[in-house]
Amino acid sequence: MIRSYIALGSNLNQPRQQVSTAISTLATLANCQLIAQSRLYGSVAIGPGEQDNYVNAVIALDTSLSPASLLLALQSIEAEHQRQRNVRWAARTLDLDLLLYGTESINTPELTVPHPRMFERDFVLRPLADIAPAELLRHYLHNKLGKDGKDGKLDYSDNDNLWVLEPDDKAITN
Ligand code: A4P
Ligand code: MG
Repeated sequence: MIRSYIALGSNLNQPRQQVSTAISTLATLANCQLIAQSRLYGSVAIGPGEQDNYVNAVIALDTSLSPASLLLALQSIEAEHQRQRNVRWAARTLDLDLLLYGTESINTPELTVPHPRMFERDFVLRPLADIAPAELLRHYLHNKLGKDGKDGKLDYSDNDNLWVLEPDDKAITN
């Protein structure tokens, strides 16, 4: 089994439920085992135009699927969620990005791993830091770690665009 990390994001049609349901579905994928899930986070949308806030999370999934097969599985879960979408033009009901697949570097037309934008995105890195071993964080994020970097900790105290969603916190706004 290879330890993979997958980022989940949604800002449409009950995003929190989209992310929670997707995690449940990922946990039942054949040849995969859900190892850990981060807390859920609310985040301000990064991207063009006015968009609703996102719900973001990261999971650790052990898998014997190849990277290409895992990507196909993620895309089919995305498709299931998109079919439930009512507003055709709106942002996204579910985005599943393969962040890491073991320590492999993959560069095919369909798949780039590590995910090329993950290191710039606190809405990926902070949930990743909930569940990834300090050693992994140090390996990939050495230049982002602050003063306490030796402990593999990331400092987000100055980020107002990202917040933890408590279990009973229904709102995803600030
Ligand atoms: N692809 C290549 N590498 C990967 C990978 N590692 N994981 C290809 C997943 N897919 C990968 O993806 C487009 C193509 O990327 C796929 O066909 C696949 O072969 P997509 O999911 O269809 O399109 P997308 O999600 O619109 O593009 P992309 O580039 O994944 O978007 P991003 O960069 O993930 O940005 N703001 C907040 N606050 N929270 C968010 O979660 N997400 C985005 C999406 C923008 N702003 C956000 C958030
Ligand atoms: Mg994507």
